[in-house]
Formats: sequence, C-alpha cells, structure tokens
Amino acid sequence: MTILVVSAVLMLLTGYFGEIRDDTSLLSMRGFWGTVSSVFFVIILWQLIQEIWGAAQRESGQVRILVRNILLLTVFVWGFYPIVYMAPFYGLGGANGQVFLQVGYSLADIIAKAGYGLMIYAIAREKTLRDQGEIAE
Ligand SMILES: *C/C=C(C)/C=C/C=C(C)/C=C/C1=C(C)CCCC1(C)C
Repeated sequence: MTILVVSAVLMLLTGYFGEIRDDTSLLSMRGFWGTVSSVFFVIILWQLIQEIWGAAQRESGQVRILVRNILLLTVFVWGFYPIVYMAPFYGLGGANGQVFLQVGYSLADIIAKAGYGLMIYAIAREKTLRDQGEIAE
C-alpha cells in the first residue's frame, strides 16, 4: 500500500509538471516529466500485476476469472492515460489538442472508475452467492 500511494502521488505530481506545458515535442519538458511520471506508473503497474494476479490464484472458478478480468481492465485503461497525454507529440496541439486531452481523460476516467466499480460489484456478488451456498465453489 505504501509503495502504491507514494508512487501514485509522484506519478501525478510529476505528470502535472508536464501537463501544464504546451510543448509539442517528446524532447521537451512535457516529454521529460511524462517520462519521469511513467517510471512511477510502471512501478504501480508492476505492483498491481503481482498483487491482483496473486489474489486471483487464491480464488477459484468464476471469482478467479473476474479478478483476472479486473487486472486486465486496470492495465489497459490505465495505459490509456499516458497515450492521451502524448497527444501534442503527434500533432494534436492548440485548442483541438486541449479538447482531445479532456475528452480522452474523461472517457478513461468513466471506464476506470465506473467500470472498476461494476467489476468489484460482480466479484462481491459472486463471492456472496458462493458463501451462501447458492453456487458451487
Ligand atoms: C481514475 C483515475 C485514474 C485511474 C488515473 C490514472 C492516471 C494515470 C495512470 C496517469 C498517468 C500518466 C503517465 C503515466 C505519464 C504522463 C502523465 C500521466 C499523469 C497522465
């Protein structure tokens, strides 16, 4: 938890230093801070992959599949943020670039948060049904 919290704060803080820049080249301060931020991002992903995969192995049946799916959702949706961040590097600058960034981050937020909530609900429901003996282990 400590590794995750510290890394998340540093990922967002250093990413913010780059996000407030209008640079359009990877070889710029936006590129530099984005790269620093990505180092913490990789630490987070590595930690999450190990922990969630481990949790999936301790489960069985449908719950194991759901926990693996939530890991996939995390890796793919979180991976969307740095791709959106890089928009100015592939020519999406100015006003259009700003709109792209806002729409991109908002879509990722909706999937990451609402999607995640639904997945957690599905896992909790499955485990509860199993505990109540409604379905087999
Ligand atoms: C609900 C919000 C979530 C899940 C936000 C996740 C945000 C990221 C994974 C952001 C990552 C970034 C980088 C890896 C590099 C560039 C800067 C960021 C902050 C966009």
